[in-house]
Amino acid sequence: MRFGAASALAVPLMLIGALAKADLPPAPGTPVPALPPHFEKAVVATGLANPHNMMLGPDGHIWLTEQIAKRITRVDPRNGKITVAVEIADAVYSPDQQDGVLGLALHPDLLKGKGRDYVYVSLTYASGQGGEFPNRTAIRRYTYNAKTQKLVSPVDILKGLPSAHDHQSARLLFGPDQKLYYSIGDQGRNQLSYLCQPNQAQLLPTEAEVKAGNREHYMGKILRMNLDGSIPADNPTIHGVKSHVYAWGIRNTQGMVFSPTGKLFATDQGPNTDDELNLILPGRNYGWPNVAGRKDDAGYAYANYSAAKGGCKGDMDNAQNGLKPPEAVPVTRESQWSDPDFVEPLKTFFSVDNNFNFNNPVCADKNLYYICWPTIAPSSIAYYRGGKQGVPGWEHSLLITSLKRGVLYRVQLDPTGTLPLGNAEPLFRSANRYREVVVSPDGRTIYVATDTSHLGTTDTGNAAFKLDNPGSIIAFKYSRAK
Ligand SMILES: [Ca+2]
Ligand SMILES: [Ca+2]
Repeated sequence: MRFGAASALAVPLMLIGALAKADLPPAPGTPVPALPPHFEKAVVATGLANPHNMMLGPDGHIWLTEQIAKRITRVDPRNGKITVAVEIADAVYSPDQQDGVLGLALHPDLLKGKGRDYVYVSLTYASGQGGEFPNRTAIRRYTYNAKTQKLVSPVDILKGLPSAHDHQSARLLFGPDQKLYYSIGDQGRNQLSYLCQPNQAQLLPTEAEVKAGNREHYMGKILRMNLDGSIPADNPTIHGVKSHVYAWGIRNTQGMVFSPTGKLFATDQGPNTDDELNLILPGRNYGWPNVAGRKDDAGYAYANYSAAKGGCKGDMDNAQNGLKPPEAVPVTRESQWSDPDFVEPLKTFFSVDNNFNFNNPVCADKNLYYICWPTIAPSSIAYYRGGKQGVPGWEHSLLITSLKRGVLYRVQLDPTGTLPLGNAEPLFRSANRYREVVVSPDGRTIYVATDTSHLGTTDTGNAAFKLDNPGSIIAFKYSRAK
């Protein structure tokens, strides 16, 4: 039997539907071991100013962006030595916000002597245009000079991408197809300080906008570009238009990874519920803001504040997931919306019904109820191949960092590395915000980078104001003798 491209696509989608079942949240404070058997914890480096994207380089160093310090840094995991590869003076970081120096991708030919010692980064820059959104995002290429250990010769390959203080996403990925992938979040529109700004995750660029280089409608999308920033000829044509948009309808996809067989897995952050694990397919719609998690009318409805009767006011009560908005705000239930391109998540973290109590008394201190909400704030994802030296039983797992729970979730995939099996396994509990994860090539060390500040979670499930290892790289080493 021959499978064409269409049926190869149809099989996973059909199976996703068959697997659809609620991923129920554990109660706040449900115990998670700090270390599973045969693991040791060691702090590799500290003093990092908000690591954002992190990769293992061919030089055996951990390469990372420091969002706040606006630089690209190399850390030698053998001795913790920190070497700055470049300070990016023209990057913009807004204190306590989500912009700065963010995405990082290494060219697979880096240090291979092929003349392609390229490192790609995403950063916020001042557009000089003023207004409420004066900044933009650029994708920049540097060339690594191994002698001086510096990144030089910057070239901006794509400029003018939207930027704001919220939901940058900013995962940069070098694909097996020699293309760059970049997730660009919904910029926090329709919530908090951007409550009255319409969410654009469902709005696609027009032909005229693409021709004019207007990237306004790239927010809430996953982009795919050639290495010079141009639009690949084989990008999907969506609603009649070919652009950098590869997939759309995302909220804040901070984690993306290709599996060894080329599947693109991604996380998305939900509002009060329904963080997601997605399988990203070209030209598909991931539903935000019309759907959070599965299309189940449970725990979420889309309240569009920008369309409030009598005008949106920034101080309108926007709590409770669109379930109890002010009367003036129009609400669309998930089932009232449809799109043939919509894809449900593989898994949610977590799903609840409409009677769920979002004000759990465990989190009553200082009204920090969101710490108890059934979300994990997924921030990165790694594919665990396993193999001879690896942790037994972990072959073909996804490792997902949680910012708010101080936990690394392991999601076991089926032997083909396609679909999740069972519940996610929480690991390595601490009062930290786990930002990034990479795995050593032998599968025996898991490196996790942590945020420098903001709230973690205590063992009892409420807000932790003091982080155990701020701005650090932690190694979790599997130590069982073979
Ligand atoms: Ca979704
Ligand atoms: Ca839902």
